[in-house]
Parts: sequence; C-alpha cells; structure tokens
Amino acid sequence: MFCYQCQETAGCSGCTRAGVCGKTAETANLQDLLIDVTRGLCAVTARLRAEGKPVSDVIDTLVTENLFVTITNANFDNDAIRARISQTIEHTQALRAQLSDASGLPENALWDGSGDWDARAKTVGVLATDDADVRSLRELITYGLKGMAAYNHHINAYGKRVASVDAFLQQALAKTRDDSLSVNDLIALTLETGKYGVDAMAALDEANTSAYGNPEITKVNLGVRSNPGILISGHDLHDLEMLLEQTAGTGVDVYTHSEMLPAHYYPAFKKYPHFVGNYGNAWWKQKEEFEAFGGPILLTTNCLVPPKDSYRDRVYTTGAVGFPGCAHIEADENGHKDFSALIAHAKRCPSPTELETGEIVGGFAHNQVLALADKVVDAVKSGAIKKFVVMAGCDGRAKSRNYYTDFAKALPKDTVILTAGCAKYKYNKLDLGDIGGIPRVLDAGQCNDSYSLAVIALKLKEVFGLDDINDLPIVYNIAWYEQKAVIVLLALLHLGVKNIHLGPTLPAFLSENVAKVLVENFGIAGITTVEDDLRLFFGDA
Ligand code: SF4
Ligand code: SF3
Repeated sequence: MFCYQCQETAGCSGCTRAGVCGKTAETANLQDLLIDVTRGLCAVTARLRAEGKPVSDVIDTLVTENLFVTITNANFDNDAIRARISQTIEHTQALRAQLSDASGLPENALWDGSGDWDARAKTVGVLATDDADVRSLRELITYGLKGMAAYNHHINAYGKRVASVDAFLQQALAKTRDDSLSVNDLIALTLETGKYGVDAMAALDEANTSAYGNPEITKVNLGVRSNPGILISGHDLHDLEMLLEQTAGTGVDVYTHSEMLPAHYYPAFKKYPHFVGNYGNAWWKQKEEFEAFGGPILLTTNCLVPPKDSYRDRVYTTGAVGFPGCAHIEADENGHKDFSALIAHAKRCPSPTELETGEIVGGFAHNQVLALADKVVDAVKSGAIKKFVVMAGCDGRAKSRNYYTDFAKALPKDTVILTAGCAKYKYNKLDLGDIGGIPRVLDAGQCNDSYSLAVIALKLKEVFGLDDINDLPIVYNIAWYEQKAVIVLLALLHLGVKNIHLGPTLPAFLSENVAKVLVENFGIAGITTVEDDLRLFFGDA
C-alpha cells in the first residue's frame, strides 16, 4: 500500500504498512483499485457525454459514492469495496457498448475484472505515476474530487443533482491518468476543480437551507438528560432528519457528535424536543466519547475511527461509511432509511454519561452574519474589530494541533475568528468573549459551510467598496486533515483568496515544484509558532 492523502500520513510522507487511520494494507489497495476502475468508468462516461449521449443518475451516483467511500475514515469494509469494484466494472462494460467510437480507451476502462485483484491493485495506486510533479498534481486533483464527491452526495440526498458537477467530476477523474496532459494542463485542471468545488458547495448550501431554513444564532446544550439516547455523527443532515422523525415520541433522545453539531443551528430541527444537544468533541476523541455515551451511535459519513470491541456493537454505519462487524443501514429505493434497530438498541442501553455541561453558541452562516452586517461593518469602521481570522478546517489527533488552541487564546482581543468544520473544537469551548455583542468565535457550520465564509468575505468586499478580496482585514489560518479540506482549499483559491496558511503540516502529496507554484501564485504557506505567526499576521503592535 501507499497512501498519503491525509494530514496524519506516516512520517509526513506516506503510510506503507498500515494507515495511521487504521486502514489495513488490504483495504488501502482495494481503495486504489476502486479509484482506478472508477477512472475507467469515467473515461467511458466522458466519451458518452462528448458523443451527446446521456449518462444515467445511477452512474453519476455510483461515481460519487465510489469516491466518497475512499475518503479518510469513511469505509474500512473490504467486502463492501469489492462489491463496488465489481459493480463498477459491470457498468463500464455495459456503457462501453453504447459508444459509437470506443477506440483508444485507457486500459482501466477495458479491464474485465479477471486476474489477481491484489496484484493489479499494487500497480494502479499513487506510485503508478513516476514523475513527481505529475503524480502530485494528479493526486491533488483526485483528493479535491473526493471532497467534491462528498458534498455532491449530500446534494443528491435531497433528490437534487448538478449536472455540470457530475460531468466535471467524471471528466476530471478520467484525466488523472491521461498521459497526454502536461504539468501546465494539470495545474489548470487543479484550478478548475476549485471552480466546481465552489459550485458544489453553493448547491449544497442551497439544498440544506431550502430544506431546513437558514442557520441562525443558537445556543447548543452540552449536557445530557436521563432518557436513553442515540448519538449521530458525520455530516449528513438528511439522515439526521429521518432519525429525528423516527425517534419522535419514542422516549429516545438524539445527540450530535463532531461535525453534526451545526445541525442545531437550522430552524427545522428546533421543533424536535428530543434533539437534546451536542455530546463530546471532534471525531478523533470518539474512542473515549463513544464508550462513555453508552447507547447506539450512527455514523453518517467520515470520520469513523476503527471502533474498540467494547462498543463496536453499538456503532451503526450508513451511506459511504462501513466497518466490518458494524450494522449498516441501507436506504430503500425511495431513499428512506429504517432506524428502528437503533431505537430498539437505545432502549436497552443506559442513558449517556455526562461529559460536560453548559452551552456553546453557533449559527453564523452567511445569512445570519449578513443580517448582522450593519453591526459588523460599524465595528470594523470604529476599529472595535481590527481583523477577522478564518480558522476553518479539520481537527485531528496530532499534538501539534494544540497550536490552534494557543493561537486562538493569544489572538488580539479585537479579532474575530470565523470558523467552519471540526477544527472549531480546538477553541469553541474557550471563553473568548465578544466585541460589542458579536461573539469572538463565529461558527458557520460544517466544513462545507466554508462556502458561507467565502460569501461573507465577498459581501464585506462589496460593502467596503474594495476591488480585491485580499484587501479585506481577513487572514486565513486553516487546519486540514482529510480530502474535503482539499476541495475547500481549491475553492478558496478559485475565489482569489491569497496568503492562506495551512497546517499543522503541508500536504505530503505536494511535490517541491507543485508547492512552489502554490507559494508563488497564491502565497500559500505553512504555520510556524504562535508568536511568529501572530507577528506575521498582526505586526509587532
Ligand atoms: Fe495514512 Fe491518511 Fe491514507 Fe489513512 S488516509 S492510510 S492515515 S495517509
Ligand atoms: Fe472533520 Fe473528519 Fe474534516 Fe468536515 S469530521 S471537517 S476531519
């Protein structure tokens, strides 16, 4: 195996024996094979579209889900991945027959699934590309597409589709093994990926808010009640809606974990009295927190940490998530999921052990912040707010991430943190106060709600009459972990945001030359120490 797609990759260079995430070599190789056969399928769908022939929703969904399954901490179930590989090969063969001209297709579009899969998997992964820069760009694009696929999956959950996103995703994935593309072509494709990343996040924002209303300022309870409970984690709000409907009136409470916290900000979910609050912290603390919860846990997307034996039977997966030995809830043909097994399970379990009490405040997505725009603009004009610091992204296990807690604590008191994603858990429970009633940590929501932060920045640019988004008093100090952060980064670059600091370490998949292109054209940089970075962002004052 060779995998370097996430920030925690071994030695900051690549996992080669087993994943730091808990992925076995066998799973990693199967995921490589799944990506490769999906590339083959996409080579065929790109041709079909070029011939003016339709590609069905079934195929669009298959590509999206295949990519999502390979995101860090999503799926560890070899049987599920093997089934996807077989299904993908079958569809590729059937679609190939629809082409008027099938000449010159790549080998991965022609493979019939025969032979030794493990041997083949070892020849199609990251290291199949020799040139370091081409490899780096191909992987950068692939990881961006994985993030885009995750957001596309959420759009699709509402029965909505963005044809241009599906078409781009498939065409771009096929190009990540197209030897006719030069380094410059791949750089252009990287930036184009950012454009479609913006489109996907905008469409997801529209889908979420039209279904559940615009997020609004909300106090979220951190304590527990004495009823049995179900803990729901991941990013899928549509799954949450089904769970809340099915648990209503059963005496079972529902709590959010990690990236599901922002669900509390949506008006539509406030009508459920049994939607009690948020339990615990970011994904990487789940071993202790799932243990303490005591009841069943539903993982709707990443991040799943391989569960301990002591609570594995309480972990249920759905969607792209999978783990051997954990019950998987499939949707029926209408997209409905039956959570009765979790409800029955909850009733057999003790109520959750309280980890903390109190509340946190969030709900500062674009609509809410723009409703406060006058207040915010006045605070900036009066000098009460000197700068905004975007600290969105992911949290993770690395000790070096304590930097973000220390950085948040050390920020000048006239700064406001704009956040989204699970990175917020590094500082959202600190009492950082407010500036004239505006909290110093404004949480827009999940990682995909980084789109909200971009909308806010663009609006402020307009209000202040600036020509360039980079003239705003905003600095970017983003933490990344998995591939959704890659699409968020590419989206920000597409919107013209410069001088983004990325930590706690720069991606291992950036070759020296590719990193240089990002530094020279976009001012991308890493992090250093809290003191030096504060000096860099705010001067000596
Ligand atoms: Fe390693 Fe990250 Fe890949 Fe897991 S996802 S194998 S931790 S690089
Ligand atoms: Fe977190 Fe996995 Fe990325 Fe959605 S839950 S931000 S790490």
